[in-house]
Amino acid sequence: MLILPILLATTVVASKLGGYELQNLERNRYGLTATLSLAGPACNAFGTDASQLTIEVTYESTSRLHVNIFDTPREQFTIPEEVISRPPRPTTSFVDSSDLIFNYEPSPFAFWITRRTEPDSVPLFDTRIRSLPSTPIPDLTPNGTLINLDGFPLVFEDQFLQLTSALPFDTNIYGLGEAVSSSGFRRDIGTGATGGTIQTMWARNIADPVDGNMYGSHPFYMEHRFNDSTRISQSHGVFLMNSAGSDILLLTPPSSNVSLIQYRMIGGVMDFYFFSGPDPKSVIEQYGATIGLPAWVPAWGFGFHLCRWGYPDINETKAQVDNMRAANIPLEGKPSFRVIGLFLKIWRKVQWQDIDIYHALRDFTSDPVSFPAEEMRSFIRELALNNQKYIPIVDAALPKQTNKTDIYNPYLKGADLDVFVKNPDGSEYIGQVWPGYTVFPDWFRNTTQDWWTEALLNWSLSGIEFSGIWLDMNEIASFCTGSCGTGANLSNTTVDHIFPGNPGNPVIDYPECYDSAVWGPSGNISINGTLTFGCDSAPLSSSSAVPRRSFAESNTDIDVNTPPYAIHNGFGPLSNMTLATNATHAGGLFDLEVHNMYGMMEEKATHLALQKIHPGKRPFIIARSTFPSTGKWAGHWLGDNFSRWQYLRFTIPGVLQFQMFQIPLVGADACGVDGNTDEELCNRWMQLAAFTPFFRNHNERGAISQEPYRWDSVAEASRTAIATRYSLLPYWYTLFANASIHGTPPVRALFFEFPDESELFSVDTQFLIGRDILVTPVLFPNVSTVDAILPGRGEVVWRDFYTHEIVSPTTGSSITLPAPLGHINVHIRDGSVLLLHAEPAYTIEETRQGPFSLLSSLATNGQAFGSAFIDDGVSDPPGDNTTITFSINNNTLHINPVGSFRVSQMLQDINVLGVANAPEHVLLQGQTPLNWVYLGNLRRLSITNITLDLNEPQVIQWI
Ligand code: MIG
Repeated sequence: MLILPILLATTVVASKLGGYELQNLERNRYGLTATLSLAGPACNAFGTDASQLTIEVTYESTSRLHVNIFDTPREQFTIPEEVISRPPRPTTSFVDSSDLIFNYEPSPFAFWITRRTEPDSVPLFDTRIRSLPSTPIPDLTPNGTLINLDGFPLVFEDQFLQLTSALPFDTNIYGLGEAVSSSGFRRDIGTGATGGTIQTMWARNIADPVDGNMYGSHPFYMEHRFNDSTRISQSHGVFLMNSAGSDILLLTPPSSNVSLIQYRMIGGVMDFYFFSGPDPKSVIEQYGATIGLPAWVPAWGFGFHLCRWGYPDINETKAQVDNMRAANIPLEGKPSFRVIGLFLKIWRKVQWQDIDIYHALRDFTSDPVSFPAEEMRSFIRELALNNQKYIPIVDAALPKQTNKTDIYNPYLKGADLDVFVKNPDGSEYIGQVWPGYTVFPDWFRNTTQDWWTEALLNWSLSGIEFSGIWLDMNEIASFCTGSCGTGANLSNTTVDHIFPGNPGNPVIDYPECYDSAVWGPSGNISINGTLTFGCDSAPLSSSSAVPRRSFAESNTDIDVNTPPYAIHNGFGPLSNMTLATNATHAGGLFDLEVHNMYGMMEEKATHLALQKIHPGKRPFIIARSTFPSTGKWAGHWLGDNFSRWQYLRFTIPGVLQFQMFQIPLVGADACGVDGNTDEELCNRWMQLAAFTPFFRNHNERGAISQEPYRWDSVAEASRTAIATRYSLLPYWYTLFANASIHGTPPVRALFFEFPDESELFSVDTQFLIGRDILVTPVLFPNVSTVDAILPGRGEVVWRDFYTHEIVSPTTGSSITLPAPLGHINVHIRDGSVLLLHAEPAYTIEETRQGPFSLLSSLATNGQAFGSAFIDDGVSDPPGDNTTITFSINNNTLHINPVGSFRVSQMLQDINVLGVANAPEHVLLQGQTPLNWVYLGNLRRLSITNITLDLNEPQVIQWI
């Protein structure tokens, strides 16, 4: 039970704790170091207090301040440099130029961080919490357990570390994850009668729980602080480099005018980085500079991906590819997307394969009967000829060989090389996943990388010639509580988990409002003339559709034995559904210390393997369990969501959160994975997902089929949205280049771009792609309009992306827009120039070979700017590139390419919106007249039938 240790801590700590005293301060060129000695009796609440700590403060740049507090003998686990490399130590001094300042008081030791420019403002981070009311603070557990923080400056024990910082009342906090948070992107800080957040960091194999710990761990947050008097905002960020299981709490003590963030870790050190921002995007960039920037994405990765669990054989898999082709529908006569000509042939791109492919559910195999390897080879090669790709799944656990006649090479070879996780006594650690009893690769062992590379290579050579890899179950998942090894009959391969869709585990759920008892299992929008949607969407509003404060599903049976402080792991004991905490990695590391990094380390190993297997090509990896720096190696899908409207809405906070975590290649499984979907939900979801970075439709085994061709309306909606997506590819690609070069988030919350507009701080029903594209999806059933905030408070002109009409004249910020089924609202910001593909085609590759078009929306001063980053889209490391800038002022468009990549596609047409009057001439380089049309109602100048070489500077004037 959680209650006991907490109460113990309360009594012991509140009465005796003296904290630490700072001594031996030494200032140096880069900051300072000092020792912290225990100033009073030990607290020993959940472990043994460290008697002496070292603090190192390093001003690493003008925007980054590093505060590392560790036990002087360095016995606590610290994330090794080989696992996550740190930025190099500074070589010049930033002590006097840093935006941030470290302040402290020596006894009891406490520190606080201020901005140099605002020494008297409320500190950004402040561990002096003695001024708080001595009211006990609810621990936010269902039991109402109390923890008295009064007098807790700093607790540093071997198995329990705690630090608390004051925050301004009800401030805006984003990040801390991975989370499906009932409060959305902006985290609940508990200013109401209830509420607050416990973000638990303990990687967990669980279908997306609301307010529970899940696949990934990201101890990074951004605070966006709004100054009521100046009406100006500034953002800063805080990152704790620690892999231990932990709880991070956001709360506001009763009747307090201060909110708090409290860190409680069960190991490691207090290794904090502070980022000064002050712009939201720059905070994220500064975090990226610390943990590593995202991998370059191959251009094809932005295509549409199709997947499901339950394509039982190669024929069914091929049929999907053919069905998708057969569903190609000419756009002729359908005015949904103006820029695109002629035919929208396509919209399928990458075929995925789930564990159905495996023989006996074993990694790196293909079933000889249902997925014969040679047939798979020809199927995949055929895909390749059509510029299509193939991505199979890899589960993190490998089956243990059951007997001597059972030859499973990846295991045999691995056992030989000693690459698997062990028990403390040195024997092989045995868990259980789908194939039966399993072993787990130990990424800390130096032989593991080559073995993993070889296993992947052999699989490819066997016929499964994958283009990328999907990494599942890497939390790491295992079905036993801790080791299954002792006494287990290892030749028994049955597991007591039934596949969904098998007898005993039917998939019977449907989206909210769909009544399968009345309408049957088709999920159609109308059945025998009756509409299947008709429920009142009011009860589905975010706040009432999800429970608040369900922090840990099973708090009552939390195991307090190991370790003594029980974090709020939703599975209770830390070893439930994963490795035992004492499973041992190379060097004697307990899994307890490194559990949260397992997935990231597998992602890194897989990335390095693919670089060997496909030399010179960018690896494409999508993975489930993530940790800081995962983005260097892989992208992420938002895991097992549910086919429910509620989860459609969670897509946006999920995508935004991973932009902050420097894993920008992210998306939710469109139409929902768990449970059956229906036509209306799938229609809206395909449209929303087409505007998120990673775009995949994936389905659970046993659920009704949901490929986008299954319903005409979904097919049509998908074709439209995918064509728009593919036309925007140069824009997406440029945003991702900026992510990989600068860490700039491609997808943005509205306030990232409009940081002083406080009405935007909690908006997560809309989002921006880059600076210029605003997406307003429908998130509720049975509606044909959507409410949109158009940021800019009337100063920004927003135009409909499809029709080019102005939607916000100059007043008001909120507007109701038409949103019939099959239509997703997309708006373009003024002052923008977007390079587009003029002819979205069958695949990304063919789209890229086609001509460009340019779309600009002028600001009211007649200016606009944009840029496009262009390279070959595949090379690793990236090769030559060219950045083309487009700038418009004084009725003149300047096109300026810089770089050595040869852009072979021509610019075919230009649309400039907001041109006040019809020109008399449109001239290229001051002399050649060009064809043009001016539409007065749209103030649109269209320059057509050009073939402009984008490798040369070009000047176009309209006079
Ligand atoms: O225990 O491989 O999140 O996408 O379809 C389920 C089967 C294992 C979980 C993944 C899901 C995948 C499924 N996997």
